[in-house]
Amino acid sequence: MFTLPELPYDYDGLGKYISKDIMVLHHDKHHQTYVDKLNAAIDSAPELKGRSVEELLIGINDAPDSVRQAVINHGGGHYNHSLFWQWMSPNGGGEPTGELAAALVEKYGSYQEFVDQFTTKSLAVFGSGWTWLQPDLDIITTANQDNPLIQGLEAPLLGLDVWEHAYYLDYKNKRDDYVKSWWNVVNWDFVSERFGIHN
Ligand code: MN3
Repeated sequence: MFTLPELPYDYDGLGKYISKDIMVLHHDKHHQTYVDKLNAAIDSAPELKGRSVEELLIGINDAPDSVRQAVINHGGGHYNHSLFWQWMSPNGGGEPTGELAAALVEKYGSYQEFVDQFTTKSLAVFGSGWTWLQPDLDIITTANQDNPLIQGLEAPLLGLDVWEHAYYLDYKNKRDDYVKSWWNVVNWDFVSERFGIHN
């Protein structure tokens, strides 16, 4: 049985950047639904029982046809959101430091250029999806709740949810305002920790 992880901060912890109303809806309703539907999918495919969500996604081709798309959608939703809460912090924002900062500057020329490219790709996602920073510091996007693991890539260092449910209550249709605000809550300590595991 998969369960909804608690938010690692208060629902109003992200302050003016992402409201309590969004966090309650996004965490308690949207993420809970992914968890519930993932559990239902696994219930109907006993051969998948006991696998972690990472194992389910990496081994997505093992899933029977009858549940494969449900595991992609709801397993992806559970994995992506479990990380997304940790990629934000009331003490977030600013710029990365240390080896991650140096590596981003080496690849992109400057931190700002990295932010600009990540932002541009986030705005170019048509419909619902995510933007990811990979361990090689490439920036990729996926549709719906797909993610790098499902595509056979390494686990992401950082990800941004650009589904409308992530911002509509605060920003209406203005995804660019949401993305601009989001940089103020990015938990660079957590991103650096993930980068350190790979480098
Ligand atoms: Mn979401």
